[in-house]
Amino acid sequence: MMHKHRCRKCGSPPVINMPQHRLALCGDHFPQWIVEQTERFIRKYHMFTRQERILAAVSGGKDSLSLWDILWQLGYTVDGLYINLGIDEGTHYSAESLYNAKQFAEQRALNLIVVDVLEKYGESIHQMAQRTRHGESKPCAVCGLVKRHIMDQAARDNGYDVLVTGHNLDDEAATLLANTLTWETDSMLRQHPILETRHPALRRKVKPLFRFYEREMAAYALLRKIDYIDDECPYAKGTRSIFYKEILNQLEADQPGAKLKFYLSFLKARENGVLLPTRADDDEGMMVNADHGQLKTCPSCGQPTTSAELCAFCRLVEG
Ligand code: Q46
Ligand code: ZN
Ligand code: ZN
Repeated sequence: MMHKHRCRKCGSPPVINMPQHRLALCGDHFPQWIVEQTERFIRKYHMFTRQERILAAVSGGKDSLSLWDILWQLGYTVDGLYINLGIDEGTHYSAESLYNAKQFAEQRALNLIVVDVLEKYGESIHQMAQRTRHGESKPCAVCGLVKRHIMDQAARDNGYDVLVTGHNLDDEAATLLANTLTWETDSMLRQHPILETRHPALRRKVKPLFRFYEREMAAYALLRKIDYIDDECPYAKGTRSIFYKEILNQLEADQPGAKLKFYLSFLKARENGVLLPTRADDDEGMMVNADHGQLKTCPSCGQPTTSAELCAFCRLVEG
């Protein structure tokens, strides 16, 4: 089976073989393919247009920087947003990832918005988490809340139409697996690569890389010579989601394409109305199909909330 090991476009030795697509490509044709496929998905799923202003949330990692690189090559109007979480205790995670994001933007003369959590709110993520019971072992719940709030706020305050993030298929499939194990239909209803909003303070949220495997994004970043922070956030170690990714990779090794099929079949089932909401909306109630629960507006920040008073973020920072 010689042809299996040749680039389909030019016949040279491939750098990557993607059994789920029965496709191998060389170092020139693979990055091109990623860019072309992304454009195809942007159109297929009506993600955004060239008339819209896009804000890409970048962490300094391979996925978000690659996403920014792809959209830039495709000629979209896309700026970056880096949130400095101040996670530097014992590591230099935030400092290094900020450096990578800045370098990337400078090299391409792109605009990067930096929001510094400590500067803006007087506390680091770690300090905020320590004040609340959510942060007992890991600050991730607090961190997620803060990041979501800052992204939404930055997109609205700076006049963007769309917020994009670099989640890949492995990320989405792991989240889906977690939701499926406990049949969290509300979370599943909120899981979609394109989330329209039902509140004027929020912008559309899109994950243009949702059909690419993590290993494909790593290969893309490498071939495009993108300098990214290879380390994960130190708090990501030992999380469930990493474990779920490993399980899905085992499944994939046995059945090529299983990960992609798992997620795409979910999208289809979701579209067909198989999922039903079971409880009232929370602060992030931006469901596309499940229009239930009344969203109110936080009197302090203007973002949506189900609470009659301050939203969860304002309660956190003002608490
Ligand atoms: S939530 Fe947790 Fe991440 Fe925040 S504290 Fe680090 S691991 S960065 S995706
Ligand atoms: Zn080739
Ligand atoms: Zn608020």
